[in-house]
Amino acid sequence: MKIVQKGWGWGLAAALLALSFAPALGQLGEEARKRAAEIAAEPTSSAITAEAVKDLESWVITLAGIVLILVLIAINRVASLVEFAPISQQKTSNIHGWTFLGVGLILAAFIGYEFMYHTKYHIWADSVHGQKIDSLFTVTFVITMFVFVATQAALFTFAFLYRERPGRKALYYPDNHTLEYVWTGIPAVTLLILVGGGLLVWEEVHNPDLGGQKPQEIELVGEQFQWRIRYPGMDGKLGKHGFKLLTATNPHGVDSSDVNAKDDVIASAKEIHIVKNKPVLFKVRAKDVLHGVYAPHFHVNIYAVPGMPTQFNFTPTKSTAEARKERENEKFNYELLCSQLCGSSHFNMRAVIIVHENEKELNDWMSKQATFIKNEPASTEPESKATAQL
Ligand SMILES: [Cu+2]
Repeated sequence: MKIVQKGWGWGLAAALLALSFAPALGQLGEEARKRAAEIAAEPTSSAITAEAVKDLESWVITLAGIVLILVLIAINRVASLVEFAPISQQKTSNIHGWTFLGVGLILAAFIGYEFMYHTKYHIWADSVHGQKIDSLFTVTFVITMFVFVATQAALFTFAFLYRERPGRKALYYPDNHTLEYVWTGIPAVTLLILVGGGLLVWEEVHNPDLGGQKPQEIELVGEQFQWRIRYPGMDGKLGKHGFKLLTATNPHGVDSSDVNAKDDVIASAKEIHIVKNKPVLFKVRAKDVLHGVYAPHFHVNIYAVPGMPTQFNFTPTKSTAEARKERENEKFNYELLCSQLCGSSHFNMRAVIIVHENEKELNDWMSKQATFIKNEPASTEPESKATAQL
């Protein structure tokens, strides 16, 4: 009897703890609604408003989920006491069976909710290799989701259906070799196919077949806290660089004695200009700490490591204008971010990626940019004629 009392005490304490969250949650819900009303009153774009409200809702629902789990633990605690009390075994089995069914349904509801509201956060790639990654992701997702749903549904419904009932006896079933082969073989083959597919896609991402096209090279140098962007200019060749040449006026450390460097274009650190359907090769360096070149809309992500150049090849499949039309958002821009938390102003490491419709558009823009030679007049005299010819 003592045990029963102690158990009830614990159960009650857990239940109270769980319920103590309820007012806080109500408050949060209230806050969410208030904030939503505030946001709605502000003269901002409606997309942002809806997003902010959804985010707050998500938080409230997540917290509600946690409270629910705590309540379930409390109920379970209480239910487990039944074993000590003089109640029939059968009643215990019924409680367990129904609890299983309830938990299964709540889990299903949560998964449904996740599908409805959070799958939209996946960015479908607008690049050739990115679409292959997306396909691989979809195939993996469909297969694993099918297995997940089937096994979880079986787990919860079987626990309910085959709970102890009068006159029913469990079947003693020691082993079955065929069954073992099947449920070991199928996952093994499936995983082999998925991992093999992953390896093939990895190979295509890092060694793409450009069909003989020469990629547009762009140098990206990460520094605290901005991206330095250099184009090869009309000759299509980036000039040499060296870290000893770094100065305030030569932030890329470009070697001015290299003839290929003369027409290099060092443009605004806030914009990267590329062309639709033309391969791009990012040549990546870092000056100080570890940064990461991250262009989520193209599924591009590679470290920028001090002392170790890296590179990434990709081909955009849509121009900025097309992307805006598709998203019905005139302000949409492709972005370049830093994927490493590189310091206090890490957030500042952003640049807009502008994808031009055709090469002419890019050349028009490029011709308006100052070349490296203009930025470094000290060493230009003998070669300035050569540059003028370009
Ligand atoms: Cu960074």
